[in-house]
Amino acid sequence: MSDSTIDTPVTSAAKKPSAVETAKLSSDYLRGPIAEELVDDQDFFGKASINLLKHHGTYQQDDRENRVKTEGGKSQKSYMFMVRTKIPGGKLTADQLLAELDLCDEIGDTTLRVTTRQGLQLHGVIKRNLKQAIARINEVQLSTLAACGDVERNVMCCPAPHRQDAVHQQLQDLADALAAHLCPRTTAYHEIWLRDGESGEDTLVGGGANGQAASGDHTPGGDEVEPIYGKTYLPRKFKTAIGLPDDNCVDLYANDLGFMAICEEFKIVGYNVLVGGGFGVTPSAKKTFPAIAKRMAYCTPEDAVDVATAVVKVFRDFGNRSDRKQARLKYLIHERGLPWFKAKVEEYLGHALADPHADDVRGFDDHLGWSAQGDGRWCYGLNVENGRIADRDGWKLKSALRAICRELKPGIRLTSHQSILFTDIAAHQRGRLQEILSGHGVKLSEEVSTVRRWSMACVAWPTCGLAITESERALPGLIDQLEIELARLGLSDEAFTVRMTGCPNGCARPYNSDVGLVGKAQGKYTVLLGGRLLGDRLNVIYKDLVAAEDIVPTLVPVLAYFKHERTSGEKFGDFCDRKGVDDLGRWSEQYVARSSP
Ligand code: SRM
Ligand code: SF4
Repeated sequence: MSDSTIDTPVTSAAKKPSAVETAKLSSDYLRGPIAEELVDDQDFFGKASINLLKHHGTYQQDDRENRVKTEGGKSQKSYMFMVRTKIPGGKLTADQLLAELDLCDEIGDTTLRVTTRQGLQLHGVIKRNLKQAIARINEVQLSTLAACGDVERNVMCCPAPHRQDAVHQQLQDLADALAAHLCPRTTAYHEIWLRDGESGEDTLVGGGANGQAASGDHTPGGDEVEPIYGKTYLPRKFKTAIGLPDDNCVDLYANDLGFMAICEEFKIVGYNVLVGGGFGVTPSAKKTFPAIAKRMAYCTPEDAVDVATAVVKVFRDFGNRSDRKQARLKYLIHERGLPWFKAKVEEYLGHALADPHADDVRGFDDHLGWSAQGDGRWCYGLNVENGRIADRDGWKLKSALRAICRELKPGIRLTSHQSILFTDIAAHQRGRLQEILSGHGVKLSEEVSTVRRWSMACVAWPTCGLAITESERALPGLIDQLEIELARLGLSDEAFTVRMTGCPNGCARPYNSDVGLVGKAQGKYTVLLGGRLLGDRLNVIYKDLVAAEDIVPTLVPVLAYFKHERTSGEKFGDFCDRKGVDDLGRWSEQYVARSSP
């Protein structure tokens, strides 16, 4: 496609660019004042660096529980940094996990976090140690570049190490190809963080040396240094996931771009392309909403990287660059319509795309417990509650992981449900793996209740600057109560998702879960019902501003109703969706009245 055949973008050109856009433009490809400020005597970065730093994979944060009072009585911020490692498909080695564990002990807050997008996060890194953290992550062939920021984020794909056929390897190959192709190519990351070119980073991220334009890269907005992104990168974050119809473990519909594999005879023959999913909401900004992705087209495996590139470029050129609350791809598609968007993608791609294949998501596997890989080896999926790896009294998950990685040297896969898979375990090692876990007080996945296993919470307090309520620290207690109530109702084996976030941004994907709990005001949550494990339907608000202690009592009548009136095999979210929130509310009121003394 030649430049001349492509329309001039209008949306972004018409309005004044936001301050973040201006900062990116003048940053000289994500440099800004970061290098100078990194070595000054302050424990924080100034405004001009803060947003740029995100593209390098780090956030400046403030431990809100650890602020100190100055002599004048003012509360002074306690600066620290979150460092996120981007891991396509969540695939890493035992040595790489060991390196991250060492970092969390040596220069982090002694915990490591598995994120909801198959990444890892360090928290509590102080500015003086930031360069060391990023450099050491690169030394083990991992990278933080573009883990955050207005770029393609971590590409998710199903992490199951199934080797009965080529399908799962094909998924991972596409994740790796997309991650490499859509990685920023500026050399700023190397210059600022990596020491003397010692690391193997060149094989992981692009840069001036290997940043040559691929064919079709010179569309408006791109340039020599960043042929795909151009000087101002994307209008906002961009997320991609690759999954299967019978196993949507990566929550395809929650992503800006989803590739759902179409398989024939145990081989991927094409992908349905889904566009415009995204969950961030700002309740005060009426025009914001969560969105499930739309089924746009079908493409061949050979075309997938080019299709993704075209989608990214249309977003680059037409996304909203004046209002960051309206900048995600979902708003562009909402504003212009799917037919317009598809036509534009085809224009950038240079050929038409077929309509989506009839197949759709129909299953979900969390990959926990034992499964045969198909090559004589085994995989064990360990539930990590809310993704937090730590050593605490009687529960030493961090030490258990160290022992497993050192002794058994398994492959490691992170799931998009914040858990860990140990892969390539020989049959004779199975007992030892379980022994190590149990010996450290870590519950096996089989010992964890169904409701806990399917639950998920974002970080929230104290590190997340946007947190309104507790999340990760609140959900385990709430699940304790739910376990009791579910047992009383005879529903302990019922699989449904409970996802909590500390604010409406939706980092634990609470808007397509059976039960969504979203922090709205201090100690109060919005309760949403009617999503489902398949992830292809949004839930709706059932009750707003529910105090934390009232959440379980709010859910119990609905669960009792489900118990009595579900149809055969009906799932909780489907039941809530069928009944509707008004009916659920009426029944709950009667239930409470009947149960009152
Ligand atoms: Fe997120 C911002 C944590 C997955 C939607 N997210 C944040 C920040 C960086 C807060 C900030 O901007 O200051 C949080 C850092 C907290 C901390 O202390 O670590 C944060 N998000 C996370 C993680 C770590 C949650 C977790 O518990 O695992 C996840 C990291 C994933 C990764 O490895 O890349 C994480 N965030 C998500 C997801 C889920 C997903 O992508 O599948 C979403 C919803 C999907 C989406 O993007 O729409 C999500 N995060 C947001 C948003 C809302 C974006 C929007 O469109 O409005 C924000 C706020 C923002 O960007 O302005 C945000
Ligand atoms: Fe922070 Fe809100 Fe994301 Fe939770 S959902 S990590 S509180 S931004």
